[in-house]
Amino acid sequence: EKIAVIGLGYVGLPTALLFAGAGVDVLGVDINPELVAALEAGQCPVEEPGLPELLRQVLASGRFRVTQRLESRDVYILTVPTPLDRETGGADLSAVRRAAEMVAAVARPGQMVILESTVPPGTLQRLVRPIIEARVPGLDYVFSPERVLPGRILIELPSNPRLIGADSPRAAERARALYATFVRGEIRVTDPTTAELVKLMENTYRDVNIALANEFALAAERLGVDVWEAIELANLHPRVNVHRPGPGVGGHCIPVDPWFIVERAPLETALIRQARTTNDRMPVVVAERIEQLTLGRGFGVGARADVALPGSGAAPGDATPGDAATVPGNGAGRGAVGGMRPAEGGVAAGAGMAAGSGALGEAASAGVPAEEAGAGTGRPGGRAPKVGLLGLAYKGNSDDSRESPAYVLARILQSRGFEVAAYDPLVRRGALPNATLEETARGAHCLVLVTDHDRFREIDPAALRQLVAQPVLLDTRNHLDHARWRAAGFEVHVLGD
Ligand code: SAJ
Repeated sequence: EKIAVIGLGYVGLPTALLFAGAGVDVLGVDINPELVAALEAGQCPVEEPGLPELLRQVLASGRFRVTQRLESRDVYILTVPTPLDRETGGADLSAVRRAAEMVAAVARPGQMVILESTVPPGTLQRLVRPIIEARVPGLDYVFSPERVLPGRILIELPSNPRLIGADSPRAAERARALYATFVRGEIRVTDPTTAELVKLMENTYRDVNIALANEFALAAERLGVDVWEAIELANLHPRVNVHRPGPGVGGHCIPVDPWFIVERAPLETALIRQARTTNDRMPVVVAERIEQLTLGRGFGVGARADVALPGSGAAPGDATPGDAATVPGNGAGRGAVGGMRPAEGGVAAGAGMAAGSGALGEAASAGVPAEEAGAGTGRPGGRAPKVGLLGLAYKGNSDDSRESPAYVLARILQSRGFEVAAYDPLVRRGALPNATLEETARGAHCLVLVTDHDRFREIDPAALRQLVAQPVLLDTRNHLDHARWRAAGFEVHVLGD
């Protein structure tokens, strides 16, 4: 069958290329003219291992064409973004609606529509299908979620089990045959709304488990127990798999998807909400730990009374959620908010995104103290303590810093009067505020490991010891070789210990 893939982002593009690579005739469609031009020229905008090579290969084979204008095709696959709506706190389905209208304009009876975008349960049947059926009857409808881990997309798309939520046995067989051209994993069939919920359940499962690990970490601290040892021992149990505590949950999916269930079943989802709140609060918890390790020791004393307490509403200078949309480099992807549900406001709401704008940039690249950068510390005369963050990416070994808790943490610290610098060897320099390791460490009163990049294990703590103002390390992911840092003269603190 001849297919169209609508929305050539981090899921749509690899999907389109894999179909083309498997011999299917693929039309790639995107409303962004620059993206279309880049792809036509063989430039791959999605940074994913193996993707640029595959793009050039399928362009050369003639089985992949890119355009802004959809043409009539046998199958339409919708892979457009579904960010969190900052006004309602639910899904923003405008891109899905637009794509469905595009399809309605060219569709003919007997064709098939497959929705892959992550959506609230019921979206295929209640939104997509009525838009198209209002103009053309007799199409097949399927929801089939992607389940890939960014960084391993070309490995996981073919090998992961594939779910097909079809509205008829005929549609199920047709979609199964299509995906079987490149999917080697098991293909399972169900109805569309079940498939939509399953996708959300997967990421919610992960979010709730991370929240549990974070709660264990805070409880262990209170009890004087090392949570990392405790987790390792608990996981000896064959049916227990405690996740890893950390400075917060980032990415385009896990902090967003749980809200799509809450949106449709608000009264039944207290645990899911609480997990989101717990995870969103982690950057605040880490900021407090940093305050103890700096302000608590006389750096910038006298200002403690001005520091906003968690839960007391927005910290001074905190951005409104709406500001986040204007931050370059942070609005892409599914455009999700890394912090609290926007409609509910609160400390973490939108703060992380805003940190990607001016303030951190100034502090990181020009070394401007937070007071002068206008962070409003109310610390007259007091010198701002400096925090050096190791890591901007939302997870280890990823170059993706969108929706990263590192920004939430940086923004909270700045709003509390800290000078903040950050170093990430994988995140592209220039795209976001990102200093060298040396600039980040020089004069720092606390170094904070935020992202668990393997590369950070190669850092020489002895060299950093010469640069910092106070040799204190806070490892929020229990990632570094602490004996080595201690031997170099650092006082080492670990989240959850
Ligand atoms: N994290 C922890 N502790 C853990 C595990 C993760 O703090 O034990 C943090 C990470 O550091 C990161 C965040 O959670 O900030 C999310 O990272 P991740 O690797 O768990 O997930 P994503 O967002 O990169 O990809 C997820 C995947 N879902 C699951 O593993 C259930 C992926 O398979 C989905 O396809 C993807 O979301 C998506 O697009 O929905």
